[in-house]
Amino acid sequence: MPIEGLGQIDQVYDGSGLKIGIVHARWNDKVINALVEGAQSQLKKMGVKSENIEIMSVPGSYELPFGTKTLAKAASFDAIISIGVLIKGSTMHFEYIADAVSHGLMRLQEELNIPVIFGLLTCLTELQAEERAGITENGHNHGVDWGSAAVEMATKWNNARK
Ligand code: RBF
Repeated sequence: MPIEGLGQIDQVYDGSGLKIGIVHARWNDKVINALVEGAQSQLKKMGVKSENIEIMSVPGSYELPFGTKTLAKAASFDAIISIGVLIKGSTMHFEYIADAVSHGLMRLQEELNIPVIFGLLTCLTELQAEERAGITENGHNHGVDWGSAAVEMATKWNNARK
């Protein structure tokens, strides 16, 4: 039976030997804080040691690809989670930033040769964002899923390279 929001889990992964980075934007900070907290607590739940979780912030989502690259160059990470929250406004910024960041992060994981976990919420309203950060009554914190995805992908990629 799949757990809601987590998809079908194929096995339990052990993150105790992994070093994971989190890069997050600071726009929409209430939602961001909940997502980062969710990702961090899931990493720890899966065995990643606190000292092996490094967090860096950037001003906004547009800076996520470059921030992720900067963190990746600073140390040897097994995976990096990039977290941002875009909320649609009345101009076209949402479409341009969402498109640029999605492509930027996808390209980056090939360039860096480590998993880059896509933690960008692209929401039409603030309420949608809050629901996806688990801060409304029936919400679910997607940061938790991103923590799980980081440990799974880092483990699979490390095994494939052995
Ligand atoms: N960054 C976000 O992370 N989320 C947003 O919802 C967001 N909205 C923006 C709206 C406008 C009109 C502009 C100009 C920027 C916005 N940004 C947002 C900031 C953007 O990602 C970036 O930090 C700045 O444009 C500086 O490069």
